[in-house]
Amino acid sequence: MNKWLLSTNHKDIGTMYFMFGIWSGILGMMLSFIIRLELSHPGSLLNNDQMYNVTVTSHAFVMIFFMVMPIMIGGFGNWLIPLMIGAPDMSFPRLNNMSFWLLPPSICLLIMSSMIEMGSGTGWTVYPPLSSNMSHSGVSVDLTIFSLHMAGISSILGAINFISTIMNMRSHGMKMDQIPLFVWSVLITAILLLLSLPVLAGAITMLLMDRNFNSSFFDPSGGGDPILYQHLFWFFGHPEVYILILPGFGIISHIINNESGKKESFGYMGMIYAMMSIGLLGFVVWAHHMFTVGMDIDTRAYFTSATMVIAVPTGIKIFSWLATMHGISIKNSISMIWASGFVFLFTIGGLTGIILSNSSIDVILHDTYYVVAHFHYVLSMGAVFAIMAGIIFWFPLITGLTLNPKWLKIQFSLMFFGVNLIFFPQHFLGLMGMPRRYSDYPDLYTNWNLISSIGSIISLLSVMIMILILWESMISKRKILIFNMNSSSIEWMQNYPPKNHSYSEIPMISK
Ligand code: HAS
Ligand code: CU
Repeated sequence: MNKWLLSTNHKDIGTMYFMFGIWSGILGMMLSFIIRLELSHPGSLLNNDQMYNVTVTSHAFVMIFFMVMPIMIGGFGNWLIPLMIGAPDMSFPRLNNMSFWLLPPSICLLIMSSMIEMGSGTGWTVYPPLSSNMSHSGVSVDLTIFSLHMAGISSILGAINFISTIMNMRSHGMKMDQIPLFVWSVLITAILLLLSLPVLAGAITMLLMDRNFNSSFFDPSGGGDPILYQHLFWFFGHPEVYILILPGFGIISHIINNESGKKESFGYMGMIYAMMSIGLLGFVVWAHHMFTVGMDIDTRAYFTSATMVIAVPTGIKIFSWLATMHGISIKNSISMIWASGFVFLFTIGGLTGIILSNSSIDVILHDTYYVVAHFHYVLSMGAVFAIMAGIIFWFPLITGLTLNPKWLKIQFSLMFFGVNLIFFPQHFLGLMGMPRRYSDYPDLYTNWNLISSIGSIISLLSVMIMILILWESMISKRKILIFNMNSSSIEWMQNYPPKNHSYSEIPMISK
């Protein structure tokens, strides 16, 4: 019991982050399924629009703060970064424990907020005046704010820990231009967290004051301005979307590099500079989320151009990945199949982002399903594909066990098909003008919505198969013999068990 509760071990804490993230992922997926059920047909299923909005809001919060971030930064970061830089552990092990244990109470607050009174039907952006006490009376939104405060503190402490670990605890003589790209990606992510989260914390604290103590930061009747909240939120919100994807970039770089059998990633230094540019530019493009609030034309021109510039470093990354994998066959490595899926689908999501960055086009597409399609291509098929690739790639290292490659291939095919079936039609819905965050729609939109909902059933099935694959591996206890991080472990797994071969098992590395 105390081994987990009081743990200061980076691997055990990483394991707890994985468990927590997977649990939240299942919760978030169930919420998304409720959304797709409601939208599978015109007319109402829940019979309660507020409840629908609460479902959408919780889905976003759970997926962003309690699934993607804990798994990528908390899980992979904790497990791999000390190993990759040759450190005995993180530099502040007890702080590391605290970072993790702030999350369960935080998600409890979020879940409580949707179970009492009217819930928070504000969307993950929590814009006033919808989130102020006129439209959301009661304590639900306050609980959501506290939940975000706690998750934010957890992330800030984690970020401090990763920065100090990477800067101070590398093996003797290991220079910054020699560390793996995954380590770089987490370092840059941690800096982004440290600079952006306090702004969110300020904004939601001001909102808390407006709601409870009669201040009027965001209330025009007291001299405040709701647009101020939007600026503060997106100054955090846009860097946040890069926080969600940068560790994924690192995972994908590592996998493509290793499974291609190359000595080094194509353009290693270019990859580092690209990630630094994405991180830096991420702080000066926030108002592309607010093109419809009535900004003057020069401001819109600036935010359009600045946003588009991000395609350059991102393009450098995409083409460097392609160059690294040039000339190899991906057939035998499941994590490479996921990585290739990532490169392909993330690019589609990125290109629709470039389309949205044109302020004149965004005025039409803002708050439609086109935006929903864009961010699910970069998140559900970017961040989640990177997580899947990473889990499959590092599962043998973490557990000492092997996964069933045949079922993994079936599972990939099903999930690839499923998520595309959900989100590709949403581009069409957006172009047809279907707004996001509504529980019902005119008959015109029925067909694509039904297809999208069928896609969510297929994806749900594929996630259940993934859980079965993990379970099967654990009950059948196929141990790996030697795990060589530099060669394809899959090839070895397919020949298991070796015929007429005496061997000694290595103990589980996690002990
Ligand atoms: Fe985004 C909204 C623009 C990347 C996530 N984004 C969102 C939201 C989320 C999100 C969650 O400008 C919704 C928030 C909400 O709740 O309202 N996004 C971009 C751009 C990029 C981008 C330009 N987004 C991401 C990533 C995310 C993410 C990464 C998470 C993981 N996004 C927007 C805009 C909105 C937006 C608008 C607001 C919409 C609205 O109205 O609300 C870029 O970082 C993407 C760069 C990647 C590529 C692909 C690879 C590059 C290559 C190089 C060649 C490409 C060229 C471009 C030269 C571009 C291959 C050519 C252009 C063509 C069209 C062919
Ligand atoms: Cu943005």
